[in-house]
Amino acid sequence: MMPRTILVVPCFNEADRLDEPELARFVGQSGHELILVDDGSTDATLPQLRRLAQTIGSAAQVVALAQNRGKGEAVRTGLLHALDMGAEVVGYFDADLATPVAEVARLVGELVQSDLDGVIGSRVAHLGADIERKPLRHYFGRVFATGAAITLGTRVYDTQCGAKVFRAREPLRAALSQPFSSRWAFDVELLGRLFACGARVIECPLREWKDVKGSKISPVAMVHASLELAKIYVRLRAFRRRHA
Ligand SMILES: Nc1nc2c(ncn2[C@@H]2O[C@H](COP(=O)(O)OP(=O)(O)OP(=O)(O)O)[C@@H](O)[C@H]2O)c(=O)[nH]1
Ligand SMILES: [Mg+2]
Repeated sequence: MMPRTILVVPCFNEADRLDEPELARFVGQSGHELILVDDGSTDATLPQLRRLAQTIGSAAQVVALAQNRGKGEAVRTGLLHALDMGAEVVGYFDADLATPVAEVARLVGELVQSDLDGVIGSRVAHLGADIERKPLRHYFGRVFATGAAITLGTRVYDTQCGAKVFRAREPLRAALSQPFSSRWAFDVELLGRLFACGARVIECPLREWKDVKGSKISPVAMVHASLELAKIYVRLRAFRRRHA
């Protein structure tokens, strides 16, 4: 039987991008549940999420943050909520469905077939995969990814793909126990904390991923995220000492 799976969708001003029918279909077909986190949106996102949750029924919940806290905190809040609800598998994916829901479902499938603690999507362009990324974002992303791998001291190809799933076990609880020190590079910190707690996580190359218009991450934010890697490096050292 499929373990109870609750997935978090962080949403900040997603009124124009939210594909309600697709998300509702996903819940119906996969049997997974959704926690839709509104991160203090200033557009019609919150009423839209409430309407979607109503359409889906008990398998979807809305968590509304009063103020914009950034993707990391929105995801962390949603994941803690999912753990409280008794999920056995949790995860998150971007509201713009850059990672298609079918691929998210595949990540869950890979995880539950294994004894791993986590399976994260990886945007590796190769023959047979449909990975559509703007060149500039790709090259910037590769530079960031190299910095992220150095920060983590391990060979990870893509820390920043929006789709990740984890077992609801102790390493994850420990990794989520304190806020992240970065808004956008939080995935790196989450992975670092998981590794520090002995979690086994693998990357799963996605078959399909696309850049969706309307990204809210500015070039300035991207540079900022890179600088935050140094901070994460220091914080992770302290985290490792505490969890040694
Ligand atoms: N919680 C929160 N989520 C945000 C914020 N900005 C964006 N998001 C969410 O984070 C996810 C990714 O945001 P995007 O704007 O699509 O980011 P992107 O530039 O496409 O990033 P990639 O898809 O990784 O290339 C979406 O689900 C957004 O709603 C924010 O300030 N807070
Ligand atoms: Mg996107």
